[in-house]
Amino acid sequence: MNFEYIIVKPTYAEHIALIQLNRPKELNALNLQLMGEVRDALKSLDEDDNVRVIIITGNERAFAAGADIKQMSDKNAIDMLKIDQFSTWDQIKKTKKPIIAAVSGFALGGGCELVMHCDCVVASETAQFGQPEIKIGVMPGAGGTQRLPRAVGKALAMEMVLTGEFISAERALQAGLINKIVPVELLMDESVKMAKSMARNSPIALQMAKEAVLKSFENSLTEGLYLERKNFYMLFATEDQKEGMAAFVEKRKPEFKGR
Ligand code: DAK
Repeated sequence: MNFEYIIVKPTYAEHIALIQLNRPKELNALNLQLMGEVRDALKSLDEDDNVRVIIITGNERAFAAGADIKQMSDKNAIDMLKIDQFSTWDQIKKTKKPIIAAVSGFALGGGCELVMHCDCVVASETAQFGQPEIKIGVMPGAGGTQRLPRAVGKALAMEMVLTGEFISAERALQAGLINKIVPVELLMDESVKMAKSMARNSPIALQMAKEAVLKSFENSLTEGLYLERKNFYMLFATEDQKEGMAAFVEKRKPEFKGR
């Protein structure tokens, strides 16, 4: 995989892959090409049987400071419609494997929305989250008004979306936007640790479980429970279920194969 604005590093021995956003001078502003690269990398890693968990990160100063304002500033509504960024974001949303966001510094606008497309978030003490689009005359466009209230509740989401002010990692943790805060220098170690702890499980079970949890934000309880039941039964058709339960009974570590 050859990309200009991201670096992709699979570590097959551990079944994890890292995507690093790499436009450091622009604080990883998400231009169209970069987002297209993220979409393509995720699709390809999703199809790679050697990868079970994906980590997305930026650098110490910024995860991503939002969509590229310079690229958007002269566009009109029809330009935006034709560019159709939604097809890119919709594809990202379809990623079946668990994604961990490892966030240091700014996660703003589309950057915060990309974080919310991930399944778990490890943040450094310097991380800041915000939806500052209101300050440039627009509003969140990649799910911020919908995913943020689901994550942090209406009051804080309204405050963030309407003032555009950022929140600290500490506040994000209290509000439930992120999983944990770690010192900056431990960000990748701790993110990899979480990824490994997921990746040692059956990759099919990981995907079925992720799908079921995500559906809870869209379905009624009855529909969600129905999907959970189907996925639960389906896992009994896998070799991994036989292996996992046999390993428990035999008091050994399971060897999951994703079959
Ligand atoms: N776009 C373009 N360039 C950016 C940028 C951005 N979002 N953020 C920072 N940069 C650039 C700066 O212009 C500067 O470049 P030079 O001037 O050096 O050439 C460089 O990065 C360093 O930034 P600063 O000099 O500003 O650094 P500071 O430490 O002083 O400030 C900051 C850091 C993050 C507070 C500040 O840069 C800032 O406020 N940035 C903008 C944050 C923002 O408003 N983000 C939201 C953008 S709107 C959609 C999908 C996504 C979206 C919409 C629709 N669809 C699917 C339809 C998303 C929209 C957005 O995210």
